[in-house]
Formats: sequence, C-alpha cells, structure tokens
Amino acid sequence: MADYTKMWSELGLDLEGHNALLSILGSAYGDIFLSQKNRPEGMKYFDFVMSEVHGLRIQELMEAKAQRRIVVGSYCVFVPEELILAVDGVSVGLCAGAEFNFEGAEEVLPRNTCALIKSAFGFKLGKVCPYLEASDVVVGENTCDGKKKSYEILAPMVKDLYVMDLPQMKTDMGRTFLKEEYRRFMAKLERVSGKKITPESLKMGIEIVNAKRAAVKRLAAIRAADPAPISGLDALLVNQVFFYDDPVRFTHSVNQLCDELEERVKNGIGVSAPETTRVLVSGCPMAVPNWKLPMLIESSNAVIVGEESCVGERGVRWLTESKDGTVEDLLDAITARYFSIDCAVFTPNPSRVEYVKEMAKKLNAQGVIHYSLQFCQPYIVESGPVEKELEHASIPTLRLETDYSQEDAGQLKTRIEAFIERL
Ligand code: BJ8
Repeated sequence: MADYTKMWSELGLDLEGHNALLSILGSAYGDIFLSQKNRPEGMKYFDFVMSEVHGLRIQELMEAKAQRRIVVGSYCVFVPEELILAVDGVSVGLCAGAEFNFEGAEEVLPRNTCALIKSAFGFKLGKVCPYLEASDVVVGENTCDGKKKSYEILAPMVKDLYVMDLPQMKTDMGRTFLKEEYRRFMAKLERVSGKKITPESLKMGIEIVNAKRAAVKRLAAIRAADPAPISGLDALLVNQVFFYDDPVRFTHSVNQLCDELEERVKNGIGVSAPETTRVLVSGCPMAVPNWKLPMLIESSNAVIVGEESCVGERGVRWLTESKDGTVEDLLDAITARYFSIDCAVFTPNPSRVEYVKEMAKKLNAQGVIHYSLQFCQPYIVESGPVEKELEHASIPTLRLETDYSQEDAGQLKTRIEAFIERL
C-alpha cells in the first residue's frame, strides 16, 4: 500500500490507533480469506479493495470532495443511495464490525449496547475511521432504540448529523411518513450539495443502484448450485464491499465474478465437495470486519449459501422501479422499494420469516443459523417466533447470540458443529 499518512493526518485520524487497527485487520484478512482453498479468480478485485479500503478508496473520496461532490455516511439500508447519487454525492456505509476501543465507547454508552453501535462509537472516539471523518453529512436513522438514542450522543461529535425518522408499522400512514422523510432528506441533500435533484439525475441514481443490486442478486442466485461455487465468507465480503466501493466499478466486478462462477457451475467446480452441508444465515447485519460466525461455520464442514441480512439479501432483494416521470413519481417508486424492507424494527414483521423459508428452499439450505448480536432487542425478540415457524416448516434452526469478541468462539463452534451434525 502507498503511504497515505499525510491524508490520514489531514483527516484527523489518530495515526497510532489507526496503524494498530490496520495491522490487526491485515493479519485477520490473511488468515481468514487468503487461506481459503480454490477461491474464484474474481475475488482478487475484492482482495485489492480490502487492501486499499483505508487508502485508495479514501483518496478517491477526497478527490470527489475536491470536485465539490459531497460524501454522505450512513448506518442503515433505509438511507436511499439513489437520492445521494442524484446530487452527484458519494454514499458510504459507516457500520463497524470490530471490537475496537470499546472502553471508550462504554464511557458514553451503556455496557449493554449492541456491538455494532459500540464499534461505531469506538471508531469515532478512537479517530480511526476515515469514512466517518471524510463524511460531509452523517445520517442517523430512527430504527432500534439503541441507534436512535445513541445518535443524540454522536451528534456533537460529527460535523453534520442528520436524523432520519422512520415508521415502525407497514401501514398507509407509515408509507406516507416514509415518503415525507425521504422528501425532507432530498431537501437536505440539495442544500448541502448546492445541486438540484431533477427527474434525470434521480433516474440515473436509481439505475446505478438497481444495477448494483441486480449484480449482487445474480451472485446470490448462483449460490443455489451444488457444489457451492463460492464460499459464504467470500460472498459476505462482496456484500460488505457493496457499502464502500464506487457503485459502477463494483457492479462491473461483481458481474465479472458471476461470469466466472457460472462457468464453475457448468463445470461442476466448487469451493467445497459436492453435498457439503448447506446453511443459511439469518439475522443482524455483519459489518466489516465481522467475519467471526461465517468463519466458525465454514470451518465446521459446512458452507454458507445465503445471508438473510441487510449485508446480504435484505439489502438487495428489491429493485426500484425505474420509470420516466416527475421527481414525485420517482420518489413514489423509491418509497415503495424501501417500504418493503423487512427489518425486525417493524412490528409486526411476518414477511421476514416467510422469506427465510423461501430462501432456504431456493438455495437448498439444510438448516438456518439465526444470528443476533447481544443486546439487539429487535432481532433477539424476533428470533423465537422465527425459530418456531422454521422448525414447523421442517427447517432445522439454531439460534445464536454473540458479539465481536473471540471469547465465546470455542463455545459457539461446539454448538455449530453439533447443529451441523444434525442436518
Ligand atoms: S434495516 S437491521 S441496517 S436497522 S444490531 S444497531 S438493530 S441493536 S443494524 Fe439495521 Fe437498518 Fe434494520 Fe438493517 Fe440496533 Fe440490533 Fe444493534 Fe442493529
């Protein structure tokens, strides 16, 4: 990697902490990803992106800013990238998946806060996230109580925290509310960027994001093959890079990877032997570099064939209808798309479990591992009924609760191995 020290210090990063984080990440990446056997060639692009995730990509963001393009950071798939692209902005994901500076985070947040939120705070307080520091606007959304209340604490720490309110029920009122929130967000983006959203710019934004989602959906569909042409770890990585990379370049690289995987399927080539036990993971999102659970599963004689998660199927499943029309018409299409997302913060949320069943069938998964982060009430509460419903449909299910530490790795592995034996 080139020397980016100057850029990192100009962004205000704590160089010592940042170097420590990069070195942990680099060695974890080598151990977990590069040691896998029979990886597709197309993963080289994603290895490169990861090796430059705090380097070249940040340099691109800085160049975009120099050209008066805004960078918008967000923590949730309810924040429409289409709108950000419509003002020629750059959208970046800010969720964090590493146990870094939790002591700092626990000085401002309760200990019993989920690891994803603590990690975002640990990164901010430790000054180690260049994406956060490069963001002109940070969008917080009112989803779970943990995030909603923690944004009050984050607000004074970032340049411009914009809070997006979200409905909690799938009613007509909820849909109208979501549309009005997206309209308010459009006005915010126009104000900060100094650019007006037009039907043309919005349609272009929709098409770029649709193409990106369609590429990931293509990848997801190929994973139905046996033997699995790609590991769950690599597929998760693609879904994680989704939130950082340039969208057009990302789409091209995913499609290239899919071309290769389709060839593999034709020739019966896989990353694991035919008839390896196939598992679906469902639940909370796994932000970079949260690779703990997939690593434990895939080192237990099983392959992950899908992720029912926001870093996965829930983030890409729906496309936005792209049509000619006014900004208002396109805003309706965007609202319809996002209102379909079945995050556990909605009540009731029956479509999620129905879709888990559908995914298990489509992908020939023999069992489901439900993953909740500790203290994540929406997904932990929902995991009971989900398990019951899946078991009722004869889909064996294992419910796990964990965090970002390695302390429970041995215990989790024992439970995962016992579950896989049962399938
Ligand atoms: S749409 S899943 S990205 S809210 S793990 S912080 S829910 S306590 S991340 Fe999410 Fe949007 Fe929903 Fe998706 Fe809270 Fe749970 Fe923590 Fe979570």
